[in-house]
Amino acid sequence: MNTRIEPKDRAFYLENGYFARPDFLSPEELEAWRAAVGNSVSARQGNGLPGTDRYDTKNKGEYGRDTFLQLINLWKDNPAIGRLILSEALGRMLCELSGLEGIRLWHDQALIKPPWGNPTAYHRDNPYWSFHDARALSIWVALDAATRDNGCLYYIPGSHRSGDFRNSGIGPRLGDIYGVLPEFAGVEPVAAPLPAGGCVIHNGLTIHGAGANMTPRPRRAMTGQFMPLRAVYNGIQNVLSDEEAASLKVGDPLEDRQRNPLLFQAG
Ligand SMILES: O=C(O)CCC(=O)C(=O)O
Ligand SMILES: [Fe+2]
Repeated sequence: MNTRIEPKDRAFYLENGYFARPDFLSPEELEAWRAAVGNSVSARQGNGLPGTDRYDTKNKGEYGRDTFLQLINLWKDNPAIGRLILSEALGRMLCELSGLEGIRLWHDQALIKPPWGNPTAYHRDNPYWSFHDARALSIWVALDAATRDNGCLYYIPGSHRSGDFRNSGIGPRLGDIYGVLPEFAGVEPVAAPLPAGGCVIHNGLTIHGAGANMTPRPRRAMTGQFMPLRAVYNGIQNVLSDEEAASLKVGDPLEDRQRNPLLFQAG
């Protein structure tokens, strides 16, 4: 894993809300990620999140089913994925890039856009999660080359700096979010194509989407969603189980090491 962060990388990320690292994984690491994710995806059989059918493919609706296959918390099924997505080196990289002093996993997810898959509507990530923090961030690792032909990501640079958590759903209207964030409607999106093994990292408030998959092959990505230290529950269930959500009050700390493992803490 090429986890080296230069001051210019951090400056770019803080200014634009995203950062691309085309040479993130070595060819051997890429093979290991592909194998681990492939095994876990087959074993899930469309169950999006263990213990519930809320994220199951069958419950996604027609447009969502053809946008991506979403399988959450593969690290819990497969220690090989845990070694990748929970590595201290990755945690340190994310902290150096964003200026965080420490970082926990919120959840991971494989996102596989099927052949001829629909585009992913523009949206933000953090407003979906069970804590609101303008410093939260995601990594998206390309297991296949991500191109304008098969559904690479597109970013709205600077959109993380709006200072609020307005959002839209990920549905068939790609520009719904501009109804709630009209100030970004005129900003030119930046495509983020990647070779296989490359990654992009984005702030949880950066508006982003992905193109359609016009090819007969899947576009596979493995992603991780990360939280700063001392995040607190905001009342949104998201990937929490019914029992977990029932046991939490708004304002409670989210720092259970079994649920949200610590990757890295400075000092
Ligand atoms: O892979 C996609 O199509 C969407 C990815 C995304 O929204 C994310 O990783 O936050
Ligand atoms: Fe997203």
